[in-house]
Amino acid sequence: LSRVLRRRQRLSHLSSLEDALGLLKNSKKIIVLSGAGISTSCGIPDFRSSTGLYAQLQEEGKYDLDDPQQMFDIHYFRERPEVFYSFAKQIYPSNFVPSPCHRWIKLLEDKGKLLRNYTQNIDTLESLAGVEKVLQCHGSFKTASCLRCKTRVPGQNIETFIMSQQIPYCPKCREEADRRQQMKKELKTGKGKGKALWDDDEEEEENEWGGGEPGIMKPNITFFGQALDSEFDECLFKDREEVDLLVIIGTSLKVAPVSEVLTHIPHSVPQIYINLTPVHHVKPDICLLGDADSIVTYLSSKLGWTIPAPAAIPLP
Ligand code: CNA
Repeated sequence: LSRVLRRRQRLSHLSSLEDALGLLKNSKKIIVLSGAGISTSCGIPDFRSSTGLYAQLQEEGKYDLDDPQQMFDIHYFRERPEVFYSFAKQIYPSNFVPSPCHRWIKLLEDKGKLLRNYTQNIDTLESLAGVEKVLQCHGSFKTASCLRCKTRVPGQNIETFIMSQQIPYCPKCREEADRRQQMKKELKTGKGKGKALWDDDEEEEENEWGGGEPGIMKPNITFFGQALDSEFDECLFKDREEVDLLVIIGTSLKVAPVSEVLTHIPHSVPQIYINLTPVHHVKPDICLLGDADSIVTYLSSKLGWTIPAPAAIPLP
């Protein structure tokens, strides 16, 4: 506690826009922690705003949910995958263009100031803006995995299922299921090679397999109830030694463990919070409230920086 108080005393003078400008100008190892609020201007709703996905899901009432958060709950997904797949096309990244915020993060990288962008977003717009030092803490639609056999495929393989609101099943599991069914049929009828092939190992595997349907494919976005990739802890462990400024943009800081980044970096590192709405459960040193695109554009103009235009961004 005394360490936190000492830090508070040291940083208590920070509060203004001038301070934010000074910090951005002088910092060389900035962590940007971003959330859904930096993509709302691209047309992708966030979760918790009054017009966000949770409010929409509640209003629509067409999905069989007790709570809108269930849409992204792994236990519910295992039970009722059809609910997620009837909705997923609404959040599937398609023709979105990076916002000024995404491009501002790229600008920080180009200026050699970005240590890493920890994004909670799954829309991959940081990569589209050309940001290289980005960690997609909650994964993305870039790949999908089978819940049963863990086979990983490119996300494109399930795109048509998402767009046609169908459940994608694992092709590898399906092959195995068909093979087993055929062998069992041959075993029963005594015809074909099934009987000869069905040995003790096969019996054991059959028990492990447990019969039934092939596994369901799930995009590799992190649902509630799923652990984050170990890369998150590894990066944070390294970065906390180097970071000299934390800039938090467009997030309600409600989803752990990403929201806990604030407490994991040294208390001496200043924090700037840029968001439409205030946050009450943490106290960043500087809060700049308003539209994030307007704020970063204003900060850049004051610093004499130019945010790259979307057309100038090469596709990854
Ligand atoms: P959230 O809880 O919905 O919070 C978003 C925050 O952004 C809110 O506090 C808003 O006030 C703020 N906000 C909205 N628009 C703006 C704006 N124009 N300028 C400034 N601030 C704005 O979402 P979080 O990111 O905090 O929560 C993490 C979840 C959201 C992650 O698991 C994501 O996967 C998930 N998510 C991602 C996307 C995406 O990839 N674009 C979209 C929706 C949800």
